[in-house]
Parts: sequence; C-alpha cells; structure tokens
Amino acid sequence: MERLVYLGMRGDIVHPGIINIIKEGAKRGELLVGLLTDSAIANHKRLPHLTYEQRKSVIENIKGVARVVPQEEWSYVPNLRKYKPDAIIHGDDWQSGPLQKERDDVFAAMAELGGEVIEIPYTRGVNSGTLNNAIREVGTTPDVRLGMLRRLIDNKKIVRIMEAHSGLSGLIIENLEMLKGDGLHSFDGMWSSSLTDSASKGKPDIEAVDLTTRLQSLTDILECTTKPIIFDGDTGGRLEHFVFTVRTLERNGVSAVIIEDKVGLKKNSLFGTDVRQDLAEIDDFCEKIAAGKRAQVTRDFMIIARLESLIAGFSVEDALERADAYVKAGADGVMIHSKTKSGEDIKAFCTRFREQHKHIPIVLVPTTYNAWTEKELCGWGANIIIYANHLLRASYPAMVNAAKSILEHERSLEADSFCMPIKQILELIPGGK
Ligand code: SPV
Ligand code: MG
Repeated sequence: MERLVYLGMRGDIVHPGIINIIKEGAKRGELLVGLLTDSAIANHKRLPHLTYEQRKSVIENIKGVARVVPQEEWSYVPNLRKYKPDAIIHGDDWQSGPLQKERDDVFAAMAELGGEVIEIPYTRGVNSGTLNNAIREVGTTPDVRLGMLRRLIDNKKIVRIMEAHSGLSGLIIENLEMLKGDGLHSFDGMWSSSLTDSASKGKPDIEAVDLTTRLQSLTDILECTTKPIIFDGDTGGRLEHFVFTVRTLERNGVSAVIIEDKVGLKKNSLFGTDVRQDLAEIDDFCEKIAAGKRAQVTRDFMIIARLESLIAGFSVEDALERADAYVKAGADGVMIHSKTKSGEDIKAFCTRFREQHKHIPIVLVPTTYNAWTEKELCGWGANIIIYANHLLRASYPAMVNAAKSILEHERSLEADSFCMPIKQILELIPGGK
C-alpha cells in the first residue's frame, strides 16, 4: 500500500512554493491535504480571501493532490491522530518563528504514531505573507469588505473592533499586529463612532453631523483600509430616511449599521440619566428595523439593534423584552449598552438573552466596565467587542501636551521628545516620495 503523506495548508494564494511542496509530497506517497478551515485560521491570522469551499475546489484540482480534508484546528496534531499518515511534509521555515511550537507538537505526535516528519527547503522570495501584503496594497472591493464581518462572526470567538475617525486612525487599525504567546493579535475591523467623528469635527454628539458629512470621514477610511466597518447610525433618524442610509452604507461596503432605540434630541449614552434620554416605542423601533431590512440589497449587510434601556435608567427586564421584539422584527444582532463600572447589568442581560437566542450576535461596548477582558465578555456570550473612542481619546491629550510644551518653552525643541520624528511621518504613508 502506498504511504500516506499529510500536508497542512491554508491554500488561499497558490504560488510556486505551494506547487513545489505538493510535488515533493506526492513524490513520497499519496498526498492528503489538510486544508485549514476559516475558523482554524481566524483566531491566528487574517481570514483568507477565499472561503473554504473556494479554496478546496482550487487545491483538489492541483496535480499530485490525492484528497482534501478539513483541518479544523490551528494545530496539525488532531488530524495526524485522526488520519495516522506515514509522514507529514512541511517547509523548513517553521524551525524558527511563530510555528516552532506547532513543529515541536508535530514531532512529538509523529514519534508517538511511528511516522516521519519531512522538512523540505522553503522556497525563498515568494510566500503567502508577502503576497497578502501586496493584495492589501491593491485594496478590496465593497462586496468583499461588506461580507467580511459575518465571516468573522461565524469563525472567531470574539471579533475585536476599534474606533476610527480618520484615514490615519484607520491605518493604525489596519496595520497594527502583535505577536503573543497564542499567535498574532490584531483588530478585526473598525467602528465609525458618532462621538469621535463628531468630536474630531468640533461638534457635539447630537446627530448634528449629517450623513453626507459622516460619509466624508468614512471615505477617507475606506480609501486606505480593507477591514470591515460597523457604522454608528445613532437613532437611524426617521424611518423614511433610514432606508436610504442603509443603501448608502451598503454601496460603500460597510458591513453593519447599529441604531439605538431612542427618540428626540439624541444625547451621548455615557451621560446616562444626567440628561434626558427618551426611549422609542417598541413597535416604532421594530418598524424601523423591518423597513431597513426590506431596503437592503445585499444578503450580508447587518442591521444591529442597540438597546438603551440601561442607559435611560430602565431594567435588564425591559432591555430583554425589547431585544426579543427587535430580533423578531429582523435585527441581525443586538448591542446592549450601559455606563456602569461593574458591568453586572450587562452580564445579566447577556446570560439571559443567550438562553433565548443561541445564535444572535451580541455586541458590547465596554467603555466603563473595562476591567473585564475580552475572554470574560466572550464567556458571557458576547461576539463583538467595540473599543468605541480610544484612539481619539489617546490623541487629544498627546496633542495638548505638545501644544503646552511649545507655549511653555516658546520653541518646539522640548516637544520633539514626545512627537514622532519628521522622517517617520514622511514615510508613514507610502507614495509620498
Ligand atoms: C459612539 O462611539 O458614538 C457610541 C458609543 O455610540 S457611546 O459613546 O458609548 O455611546
Ligand atoms: Mg454614538
């Protein structure tokens, strides 16, 4: 019987390095490809450009591939135990870098199974990482970007979203990555916040910045990023206007709009009961959600209902009753907001909502109850965590400090120590030279 050789791969971008390893594997036996599923990848790296089914149909048609099976975990080991191959083949690039632990585990498992680990020289100069970066430079399409949020929700335990109010803040979210013990950490997408978008224009957060103006900031962000965007739609305005907002956002490739169940002059939720916060009638808000759902033209766009009961001084019970009605009206997810420090009200809501609705995404904005970690919030049932205002809140004091230093010293020399070097800002955005 022919030897069985296992090859684990993402199979998103096919390049000569992939073809080479397939050839080398097929030379040594029947080649079984373990194709990483979206969820195996999502918690470690960016989602692939192609879906699992699309990747599978490409890889299974490459000469030398005998069979493609899903690899549901980032680790190769569960599939090695399942298929008991005589050998596993891998590029030797994993001898150093982030895959070292995976490599150690594979050696241990193969020793146990009596199989062999074959390492072949890694094809230099071309790999999916550099090709991925090249694709990112080219950009994305509205369709691909729009659909990305649902794919992330389906495949990640927690979708991590950060506020962007300008192209520059969008670029931070797009590019920042941190390698930690359990893999590569990054933000999954952006929140177009009414608070930070308004504040950066010197306006209060009272729906005074109209949609056309909000779209200008959004366009700046869209032009230099590829990650999905959730748009803060405030109250959604009048139902007759909201249906146009939905289509405008979709056309621009925004993945979701969140609208809150308030009426009258909107005030920022974090004022809580210090200001007047009037809740909408349940039926009226349901009608607005349903009208939005009828208006959307794509399958993937999401309308998320934001519950302001706890902000306006009402109970978890009230929020639950409303959440149930909004879901029945067609909401694709709910966002529960609160300004308590403990977050116990949010926890109570999440736990009880999850008993009723197993799969409706829950969005949390832990601005005040921020001692809880993402893992803990995920344990309550949350799917999306939004850091709603932190880049703007971080930048303002930094700007004030620089301005103060110049006033104090009547020159800018002292401010240099907390400003980025001129060379760095010149080179921050490619294409300036
Ligand atoms: C925003 O970021 O504009 C929000 C969240 O709506 S909050 O400011 O907490 O109301
Ligand atoms: Mg807002």
